[in-house]
Amino acid sequence: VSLERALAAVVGDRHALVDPGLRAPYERDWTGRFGAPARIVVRPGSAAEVAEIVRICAQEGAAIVPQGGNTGLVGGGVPRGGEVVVSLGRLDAIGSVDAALGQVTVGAGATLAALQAACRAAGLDAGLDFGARDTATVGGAVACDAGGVKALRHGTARAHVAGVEAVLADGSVVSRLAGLVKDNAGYDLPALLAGSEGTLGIITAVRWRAVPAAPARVAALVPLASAEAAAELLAALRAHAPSLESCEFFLDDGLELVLRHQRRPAPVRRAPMYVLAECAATADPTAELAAALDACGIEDAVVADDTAGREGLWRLREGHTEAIGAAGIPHKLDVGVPLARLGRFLAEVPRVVERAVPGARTILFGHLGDGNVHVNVLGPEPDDERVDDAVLELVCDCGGTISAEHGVGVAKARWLERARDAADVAAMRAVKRALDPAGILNPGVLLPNPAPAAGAGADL
Ligand code: FAD
Ligand code: 2HG
Ligand code: ZN
Repeated sequence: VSLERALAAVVGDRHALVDPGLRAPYERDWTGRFGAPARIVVRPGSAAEVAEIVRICAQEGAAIVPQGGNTGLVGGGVPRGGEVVVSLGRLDAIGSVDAALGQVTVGAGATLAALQAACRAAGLDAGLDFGARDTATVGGAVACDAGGVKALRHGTARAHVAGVEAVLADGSVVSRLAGLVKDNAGYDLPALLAGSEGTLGIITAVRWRAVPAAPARVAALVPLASAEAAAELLAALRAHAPSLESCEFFLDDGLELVLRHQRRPAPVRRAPMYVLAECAATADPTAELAAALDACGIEDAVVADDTAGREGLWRLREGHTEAIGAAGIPHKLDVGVPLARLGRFLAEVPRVVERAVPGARTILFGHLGDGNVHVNVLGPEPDDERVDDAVLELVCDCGGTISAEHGVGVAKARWLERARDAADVAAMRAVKRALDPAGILNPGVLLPNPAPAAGAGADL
């Protein structure tokens, strides 16, 4: 029996996609920069089916690419050529929310928006949010350790993982979904899987830790002269507004691009830089936000405390990804730098990009409160890596990280050894070798060098 037939027998013909037209949406990433034909796309309907698929692939030495909503931005969820794509979208069940514990068990394929709605209905907040919420899955968010706009207050996805169920590379299933608040019996496998980008196991369900709801909200869009002024505002927000939930930034050329794309006028005085801050609490947090603005002598912020007004401001920030995508296939470098070096970094990036590829266009925005900058570059060909190298070199010089929240993927795998110490990478390789000795789970992602074929026993 061929691999394709064996897999179809597990999931049913309807969920075993071999036709190129049906496979296509699973083969190219959101940006259009990454992707290649898969051998087959399978859509299992249960953890048991995922386990059976992995057992069959392990027997055959066939490489697997786990995929959730395919909104990842580092090429880790799409094939590099000839892999079996395991799409988790059908595992989208959401259990009942345990309001006393603030936890819920959710299938890996449920969207972030569906999880948010379930939490909201129970008087809680998922505590994680970002622009791709309607398509990105909970499994994908945990696999990437996604960050988003609430990380400053509630941590990244891994902070919300109270447990996982996952299929390992030999087809065995580990399940820690009991939701025990204290359970330190042995290694923390769920924590290891968070941020492993599909290289150590396929997450089939997550025990999610929600946070208390904070329905009273106020947002401010603040025009500022410099990164230093933005850092000063962030410090004032931290000092005066314990209700601070988000602190984002973008620059004037990014705003211009978004305004043109959305065909709307600027709702704020034009300035070199903008900070979008949102405070959230159970009682009106406006006074806290106002105190922070006052402390910085800011009088021209646009403040919105109604849903429509806040959403209008957020569209300016979240609209960046779409507006950039409409202008071309961007090189995306999601990086983090120490706040003290943010100003230097923002000033230098356009210069190093221009030196690497003259004429390339650089757009900078991101999560100020996390020191997380999204460097987007338009112009270079998708496979021209000169700007990627130049920006990541600068990040390392600034003492930052080559991946803050999107993951390493295939886009930055060859940079891991520059960014982490040799001992650190050796420990990661040892973990990979122990859990996936044949290297069938997402080879080429996260760790540099494609994994060898089954039985080769070589260096992973
Ligand atoms: P996919 O793209 O399908 O996969 C991503 C990675 O996870 C791949 O390596 C894949 O192999 C692995 N994977 C997926 N599911 C599983 C699973 N069940 N088990 C094991 N491995 C798995 N990210 C942020 O962090 N913050 C943001 O603010 C943010 N905003 C975004 C806005 C837009 C408009 C877009 C398009 C993307 C944004 N992202 C953001 C990136 C992306 O949405 C997140 O990384 C998201 O977590 C990916 O989820 P997904 O289900 O689409 O995963
Ligand atoms: C965001 O914060 C996302 O909007 C996407 O992480 C970033 O498009 C990007 O580079
Ligand atoms: Zn982001």
